Amino acid sequence: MDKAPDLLSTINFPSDLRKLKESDLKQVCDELRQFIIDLVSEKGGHFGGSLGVVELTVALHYIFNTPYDQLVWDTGHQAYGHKILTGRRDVFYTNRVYKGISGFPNRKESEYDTFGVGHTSTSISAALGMATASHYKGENDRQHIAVIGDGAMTAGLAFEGLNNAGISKSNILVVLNDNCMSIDPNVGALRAYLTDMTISPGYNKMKDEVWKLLGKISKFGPNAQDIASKIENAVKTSLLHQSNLFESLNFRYFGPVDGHDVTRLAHILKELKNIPGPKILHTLTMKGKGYKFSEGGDQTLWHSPGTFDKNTGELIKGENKGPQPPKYQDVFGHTMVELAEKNSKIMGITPAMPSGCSLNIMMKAMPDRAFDVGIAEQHAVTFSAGLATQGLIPYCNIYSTFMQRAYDQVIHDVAIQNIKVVFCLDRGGVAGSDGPTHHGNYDLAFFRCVPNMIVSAPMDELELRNLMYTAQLEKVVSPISIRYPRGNGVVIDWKQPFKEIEIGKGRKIKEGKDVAIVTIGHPGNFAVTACKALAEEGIDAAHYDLRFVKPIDTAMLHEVFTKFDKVITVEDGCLMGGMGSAVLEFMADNNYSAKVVRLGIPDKVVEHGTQMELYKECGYSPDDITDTVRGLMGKKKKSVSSLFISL
Ligand SMILES: Cc1ncc(C[n+]2csc(CCOP(=O)(O)OP(=O)(O)O)c2C)c(N)n1
Repeated sequence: MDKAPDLLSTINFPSDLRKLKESDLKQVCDELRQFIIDLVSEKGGHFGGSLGVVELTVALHYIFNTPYDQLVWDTGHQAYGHKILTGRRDVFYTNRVYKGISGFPNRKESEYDTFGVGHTSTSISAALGMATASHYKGENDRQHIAVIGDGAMTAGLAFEGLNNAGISKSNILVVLNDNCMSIDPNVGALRAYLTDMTISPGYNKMKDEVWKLLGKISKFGPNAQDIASKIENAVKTSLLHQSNLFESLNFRYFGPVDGHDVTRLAHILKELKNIPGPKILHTLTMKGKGYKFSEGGDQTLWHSPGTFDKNTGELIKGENKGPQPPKYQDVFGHTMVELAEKNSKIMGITPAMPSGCSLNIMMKAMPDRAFDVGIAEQHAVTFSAGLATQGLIPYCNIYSTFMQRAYDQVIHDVAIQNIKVVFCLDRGGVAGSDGPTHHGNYDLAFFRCVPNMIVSAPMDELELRNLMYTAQLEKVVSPISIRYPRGNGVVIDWKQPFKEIEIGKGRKIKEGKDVAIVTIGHPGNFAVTACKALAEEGIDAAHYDLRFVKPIDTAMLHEVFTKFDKVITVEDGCLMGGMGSAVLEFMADNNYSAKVVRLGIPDKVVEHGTQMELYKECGYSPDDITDTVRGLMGKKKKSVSSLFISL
């Protein structure tokens, strides 16, 4: 039999897709799915989410008049199919690569990307804003669709959007893409409710009978499917109206429907287009659908598996270079269990990132003392504060970037009351290929100005362990943040006995006489490399690791400014308001004068790339530190990778 002609290569934009017959859609889905498998297996990136919404993506662009109709993806990790169908098929091989296209919808990239994302649960509010604007402008034919996962639906922001949308007259369709998964299995009462709805025997029995009946009728009339969905709706409404959460919020609820039946989805979406007001379509899908290894495998792993052999499903590991330092996150996870075994007051909290931050190690070992509270950073912080009021010691682990959501909770619920919560901030600093929505650039600056906060960053795994150990000691009575980067540390033999670290005390890594390099956190290791390179050129740099930006080690800074008139600060955080700013404040407040050069993240949106590419772009890689010192010493610079720092 002849192979069917390739359809995907004929689709440059959704207008091309709309020229196809409905009967072609299944083939488009198959090709789109294969395209994603081919590319992601080679280049890495998010995987399971995009495979799960292939049919939904095709049906939405087929039925709706995008980009005039506005399609808003929540979180955006599942939007690869959308990107491929909307003008980016030929550049998709640059996905998440430095200077390539973004792994998330991005307004700068395409008019089809109606709203920039990366963090969850923004889609309903954004789509409602768009719908309200359309209504105001008299564009009443314009449709607005938010596609949100069952995980993202657990966040407060999603409910704020639903609450507001329910009283609006806006044309908004919320597609609830329910695959039972967040990154890890989804949790909470809403999850249970959605499952209950999906498997409700009363509703499903009735629905099946209606469809059976209509199957018979369909022989006699072309409108049978229409009639079917109308009867189904009536049945559903009578059964569920009182108890349906979404109907109670004034949404018209449709579903649950099979999210992998593209033809049926297209029919339903067509119908929904004609129903005014707020509507919700509940689709059931499977994360990783259509690739046998993700379908049958660990869905958490296939959320973002890295590169893999598409034929065997085997993950591609880097070459074996012998024992390597562990990931900071794993040191956190194992240390939690060790500390909790010794101190019965310790509890672990994560908002939906058990495997991302490695709290899953404690959740397995001590299920009654470690909690995944859903995608709910604000709640995670206030819940931790509640635990602490009762004498427990919560270690609340939140990625630096997601902590931005919970800033008020940190100030209002924790810091003002001086409640001891230990914040462990993973992915501090540039996060890599996820890009600007995921970089943890701001926490040093935004926590430093909050009264009562202790703000720290370990330079390596041992320091991380020792800070975590110190935090639980009774003498520490204030909230404390401990932030560390994505990826591996530098110490292979990391499981050393705990040592207390005096709060607010830095350490001198190296004496020197020509220039002082002051660092905080992991980039201290870049300074170690730089000092070695400089020594070979006869430049003797001193290196101070501050450990804390608050309280700052004033004795150490007095020493720095007494001994040196050339000082470089290095941080993996925003320059504005961060550690370097704190050092300048100290200098001014104490009437010192010195030439200070601050290296860190400039005041701009830093795009995606590997962490090292971004360190270089921002100008604080080991080479940049070395060059900055050379410049300060009046020597010729060698490797100017920095775009931003000029001396
Ligand atoms: C505010 C915020 N917290 C945490 C995350 C990390 N995160 C990315 S995707 C995801 C799970 C989303 O689940 P769901 O919405 O059901 O989508 P699915 O992956 O199942 O398609 C999480 C927790 C995030 N992006 N934003």
